[in-house]
Amino acid sequence: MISRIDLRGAALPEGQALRSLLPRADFDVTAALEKVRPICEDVHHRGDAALIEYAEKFDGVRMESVRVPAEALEKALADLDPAVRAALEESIRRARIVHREQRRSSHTTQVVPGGSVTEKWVPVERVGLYAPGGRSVYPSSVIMNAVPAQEAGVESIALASPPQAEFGGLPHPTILAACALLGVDEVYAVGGAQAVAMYAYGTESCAPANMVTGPGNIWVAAAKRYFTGLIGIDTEAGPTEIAVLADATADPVHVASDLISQAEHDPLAAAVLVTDDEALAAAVERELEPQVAATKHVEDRIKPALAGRQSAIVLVDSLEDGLKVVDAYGAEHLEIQTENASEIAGRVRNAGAIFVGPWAPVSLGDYAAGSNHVLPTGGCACHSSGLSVQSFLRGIHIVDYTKDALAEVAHHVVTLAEAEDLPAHGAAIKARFEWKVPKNQ
Ligand code: HSO
Ligand code: ZN
Repeated sequence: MISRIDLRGAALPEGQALRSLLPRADFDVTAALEKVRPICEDVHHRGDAALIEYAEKFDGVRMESVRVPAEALEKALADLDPAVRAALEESIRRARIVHREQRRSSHTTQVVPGGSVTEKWVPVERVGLYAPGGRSVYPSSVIMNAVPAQEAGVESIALASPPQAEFGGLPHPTILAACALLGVDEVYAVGGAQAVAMYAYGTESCAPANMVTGPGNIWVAAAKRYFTGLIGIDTEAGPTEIAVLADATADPVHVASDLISQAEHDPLAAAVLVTDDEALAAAVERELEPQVAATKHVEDRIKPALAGRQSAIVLVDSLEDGLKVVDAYGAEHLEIQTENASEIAGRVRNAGAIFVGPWAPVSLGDYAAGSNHVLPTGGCACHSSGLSVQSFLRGIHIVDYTKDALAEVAHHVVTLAEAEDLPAHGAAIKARFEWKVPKNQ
């Protein structure tokens, strides 16, 4: 069901050489770019009419308008199963307390007497959030997007999710109920690349946004790439990944169930076990069969995900080598199921989020740890972070110098300007001090 990669017996290669030995899904955003380009431009030129046409073509839904009416949000909340409501509320509460502490306050550095630089943190004015609704419907992703944006102080927040034929062309009712619980009242029944185009260009019903965030399929990722530069994005979310670094102390039942839990998302989802213990590897392999057989989504997602080239059990000589492997891989989610798990976790450099020990499975983080589940995939964890309050803030430098403070450093500025053959830069300093500006410079 899952292949093995045996890296034992020789020194591990470094960097890219090691990365190339590790499994990863084919997720060709560049190829998808060509397909989304005409859709994005169509939305640019025809606005809502194009969105309505794509809803019919891709979602099988005929609708009059893309904006979800306020009554639909209220009704979804009123009809929500009380147990689901309580769970969503607890998830929101925990996410809020974690994200609230991520707020940043402005800071002023006195560089010299009379010369200061203040870094002021300012929220993005308007953001467009996206919650998937294709193969799966994730109200939890509404929470993971909206809470950091709200805690950052974003004033204008919209959310888009695909229209569902079985719900009269509205997004899934639990998505709508989550919006109502969060106080997000600007909601659109728009999915895929069209939703990103709607936010980038704006249409008759939807004002353009400064930034788009949220997980989605390859079309959403491609549209985000298409618009990079015009609007801000979080990361181009690829298929979900779990890596587990485990030793002989790990419980194979837990490890197998956690691998399966993320394989459940998508046939391209990645489940990777890295271990120095052959017996654990064999026990996990044995565990997978009955656990997979006992769950849902087996043939369409879990089996292809586990058997795919993106998943594997990687055998290493030692936990030290295991650490090198998980760092090279840079998993979206990394579980540490070893002795001294927190010490080992503290040594990891690259991961979207780290789950420590036997009682912190990825599923907890998906819903109710308080952490964010919109995380970098595809190895992007080596340069990017998950969604947070910081994602929605910009740090603006405010430079404030007196005449004396400028005078003190003026000669250095002029020297550097001349060294860069930019005499007009230097002249802007000289002009303030009645310095002579030589002709023909
Ligand atoms: N594991 C997914 C998020 C999710 N899981 C939503 C369940 N619902 C990507 O981090
Ligand atoms: Zn998940």
